[in-house]
Amino acid sequence: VNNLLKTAFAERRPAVGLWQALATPYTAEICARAGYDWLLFDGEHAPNTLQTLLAQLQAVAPFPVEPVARPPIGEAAIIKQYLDIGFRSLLIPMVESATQAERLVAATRFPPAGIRGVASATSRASDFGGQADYLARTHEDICLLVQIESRAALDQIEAIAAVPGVDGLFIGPADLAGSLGHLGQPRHPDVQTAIADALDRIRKAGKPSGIFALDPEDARARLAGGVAFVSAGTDIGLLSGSANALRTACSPS
Ligand code: 3PY
Ligand code: MG
Repeated sequence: VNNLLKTAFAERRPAVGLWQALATPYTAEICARAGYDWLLFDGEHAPNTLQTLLAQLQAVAPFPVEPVARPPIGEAAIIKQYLDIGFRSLLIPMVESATQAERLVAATRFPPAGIRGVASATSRASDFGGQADYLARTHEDICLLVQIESRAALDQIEAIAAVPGVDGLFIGPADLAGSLGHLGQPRHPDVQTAIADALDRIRKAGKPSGIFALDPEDARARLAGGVAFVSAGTDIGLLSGSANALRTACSPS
């Protein structure tokens, strides 16, 4: 298995990630140098196209970091495009049932295991035909992560976690807060209680859990609590935070 995130899960090594929402290869390359275990390329809420995602994949290719893509929706046609350009790891938003999770797994597998459309010699994923065993073996390197981020999803954690081919369950605190009636308040005690319960149930179900941390302290606490993969922040947050701090530091006191 060449997937760095799957390997980290198998070796029980915590994986720290950084959200990429600037949608440019130049900043992705900078972030890839920083030593994160995974980078999340966001097709749901960032202005990404297949072309911008491809350019970012190419930019981070020389570095020992696992690129993870989030499509705008868990749809088979989008998933095959993301896989063909070379993403091996996917984070699917808004997953709420085992049936939906089964369809997502099928979308990542060639027949007869699934329904992924077949291209090999023309895809970057196969090294443009250079991998002789690509069609037979590529599923081994797929890491399918599903987002638990609604009240409906909370009810289905055990069923979703039991689906073979689901490699991890990731809590989205922003959407979960909204779904629980606390829009914009992921730190609300009701939301935090729901998150703690969800993480506990994912652990008991035997699948790696992940979460978008609210700050570095939250990230450290989640990792110490056994969460397998934590997003520590975003490229936009780093840039705007540093830009604001520098401007303030240069004001006459
Ligand atoms: C959320 O918080 O809703 C996300 O999707 C990302 O963490
Ligand atoms: Mg979300």
